[in-house]
Amino acid sequence: MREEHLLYDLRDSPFCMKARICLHLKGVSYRTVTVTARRYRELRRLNPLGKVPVLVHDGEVIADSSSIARWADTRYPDPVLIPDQPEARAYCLLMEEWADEALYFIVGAFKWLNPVNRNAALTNTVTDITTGALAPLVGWTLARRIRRRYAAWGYTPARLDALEARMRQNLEVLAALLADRPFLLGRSASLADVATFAQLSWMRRYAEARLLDDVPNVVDWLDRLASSPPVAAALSA
Ligand SMILES: N[C@@H](CCC(=O)N[C@@H](CS)C(=O)NCC(=O)O)C(=O)O
Repeated sequence: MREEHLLYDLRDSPFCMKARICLHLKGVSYRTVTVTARRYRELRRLNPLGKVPVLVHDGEVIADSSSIARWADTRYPDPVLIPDQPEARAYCLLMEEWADEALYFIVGAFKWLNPVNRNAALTNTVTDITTGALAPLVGWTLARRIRRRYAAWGYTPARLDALEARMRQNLEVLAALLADRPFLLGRSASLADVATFAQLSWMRRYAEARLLDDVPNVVDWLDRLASSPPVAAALSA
């Protein structure tokens, strides 16, 4: 393990999971700082967007999971997260973008818009941020803010069916890509796997985990990644 770093983190954030996995794959030791309500100002000083993950090392601040992945890959080249070969590199970066943008949007809607997930969504998010008497109020305010954001984009609980159909299509695409290879780019895991894994592992915490029942080879791939020692360590960190 290499020298220590601080990772500003939330447990139910797929981007924090992505950053943690990258750090474990690289053998970078780190301490997590959970962004409770009291630490939010501290986070904003580091990242004016107020988003996690943020990595701090030796006075350097690296905000955003994609920047953390690139920072780790440049500093600690082994194992490679983003391949050098132009075609593989392009494919890897496209998949990262797809996972971070398209999958995140859909899983976030499942989490916050599906009434069946309401208790789990609040528990998973609020227990990190605050405890005690204020917890229900914080949870309610946060859930309302996120639901309003989705509504402004045109997504309400009534449109969950359409999002479910889109997730099914995405899972079929993944199943096709994984039909003849253990990982998305071939024989070893890359950032494409890490980013996609993080979003689907997040989905597994909610009722829409059932969508994976139709794509057994995607489940095998998720389990293969989850059981590799650095990923298992990142998941329990
Ligand atoms: N592109 C960023 C996205 C980070 C992000 O959206 N983080 C969420 C948690 S999953 C967050 O901190 N949200 C707080 C907010 O939007 O105020 C990354 O890859 O790190």
